[in-house]
Amino acid sequence: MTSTCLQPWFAYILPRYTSPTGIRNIHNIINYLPVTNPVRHSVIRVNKDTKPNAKMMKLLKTANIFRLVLAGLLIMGLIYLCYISTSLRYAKEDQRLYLKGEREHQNNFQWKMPQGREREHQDNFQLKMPQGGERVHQNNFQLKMPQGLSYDQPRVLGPDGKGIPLSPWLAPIVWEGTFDPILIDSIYKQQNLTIATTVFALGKLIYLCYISTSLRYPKEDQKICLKGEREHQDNFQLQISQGLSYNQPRVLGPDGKGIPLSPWLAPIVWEGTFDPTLIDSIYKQQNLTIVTTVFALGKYTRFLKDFLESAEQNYFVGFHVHYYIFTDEPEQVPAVELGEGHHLTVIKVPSSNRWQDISLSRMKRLEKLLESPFVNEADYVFSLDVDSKFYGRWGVETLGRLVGVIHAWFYGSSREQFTYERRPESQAFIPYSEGDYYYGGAVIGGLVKDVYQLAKTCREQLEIDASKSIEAVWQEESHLNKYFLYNKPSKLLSPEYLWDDSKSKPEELKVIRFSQVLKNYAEIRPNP
Ligand code: UD2
Repeated sequence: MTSTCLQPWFAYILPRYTSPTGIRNIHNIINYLPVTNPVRHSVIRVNKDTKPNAKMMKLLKTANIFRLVLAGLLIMGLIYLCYISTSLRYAKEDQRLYLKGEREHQNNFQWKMPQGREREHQDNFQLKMPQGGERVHQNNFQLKMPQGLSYDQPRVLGPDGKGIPLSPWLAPIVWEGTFDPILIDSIYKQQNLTIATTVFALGKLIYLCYISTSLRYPKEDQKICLKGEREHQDNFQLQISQGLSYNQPRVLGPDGKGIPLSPWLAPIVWEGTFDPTLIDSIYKQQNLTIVTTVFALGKYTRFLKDFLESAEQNYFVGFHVHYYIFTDEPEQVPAVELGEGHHLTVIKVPSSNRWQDISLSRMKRLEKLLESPFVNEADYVFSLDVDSKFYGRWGVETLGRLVGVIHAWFYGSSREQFTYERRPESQAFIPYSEGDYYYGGAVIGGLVKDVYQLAKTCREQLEIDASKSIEAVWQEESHLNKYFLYNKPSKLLSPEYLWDDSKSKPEELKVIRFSQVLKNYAEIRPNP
């Protein structure tokens, strides 16, 4: 008789030996086991003729559970190994960017990944709340400057003796002719405003009445007024209803110079309207971060080098910038040395075989990015076309609640000539009788929550059009123009901020700051 010991820790290999025949097999196996074992008390003695008894069946049951657990662990281990080996096959330059994040100075980039592994789910941002818009100070910027700053005294009258309509920190100075009463009344009518007005006319008597009235106010109301917590106080959106009739605003005055205020008193930023020293000093105190999205899919990755290098010379120098580069080819993102406080994150997205789809899908991706916690750091957002280059300063003078740029090709055109979408079936439809400016789709900017609202609305409108098999004449740019017509930007950038290299510089433009580079559409686009 051959006997030996069978221990529970080894029992996991035995569950199939539940029949008398199986016992023989057990016997064969245990022949290879050590004859002595320290855990003698847990042994079951078996030989060729052993029949399974209750104790053995219990052991075999336990063994079954062991086997399942171990098999599970084994499978998980295999999955993990596959995962690791896949990540090791990633291009060296970007594997850690996607999978691990946080690599600083990789190829001279300062890779700052807010969340590492979420890169894999970059197309699946599911968070519902626009996070960035919740930063309290976003709507409470105060234009404070440090004492002792030296800068030129602002003038009130220009050399022609006319009133200057903008302060050097870009606050509108209201003169007759700077605004359109019909338009501005219509905008503010919708806000249901109350204007508190104090008048000191009869000396002490009135003053005492005022004081005693204010003391009788319930404490809660006082706090609301004094702390500026009434939600709408800082969130006026410059909306108008469709069909309002008013004169088309002009971009150039009769003297051929750029007009610095829109008829709803939004500053239009031209060279000479702001003092860079003063405005930098004011915004420096806010510790701002400007998130900047750039899309480079397919052959458009070739524009990234010039874009980034020129941006690093001109774009928010000295302020915090976080570029988000959306591309289908992360390995094509060039190594560009970033300045202090500038960071770059690459997000891999699938491309499309229609350039129109690439261009318009930017709204959806922008919306999703702004929903994600990645941009919690952001105060302002800009979305910029990649086939462009910076030639001059682009700084904090461009910051505003909602910012659009006046298109280089249309600033001298009448509203009937604008290439708005004219088919009423499209959600982007604008009738010939309406329109302020033609805005370029290459630049969208503003506070996180305002840009989020814009992107979301445009994406929804694009989807409605798609469901009716209609595509607006200039894709998302058409929808953007519709949005800006009825939700007016609070700041406008002159064509200095979106020129075109194929156009020579006209006299009215003192500087070109950002311009579309020359490109062969047929060669770089995936379709004609
Ligand atoms: C105009 C607008 C552009 C957009 C487009 C809509 C200006 C100066 N440009 O430019 O913002 O509204 O009309 O039709 O206002 N892209 C790729 N890969 C591609 C194709 C496009 O990455 O294969 C991205 C890239 O970021 C590019 C942007 O989409 O900058 C717009 O495409 P475009 O420049 O070819 O469009 P374009 O010149 O008609």
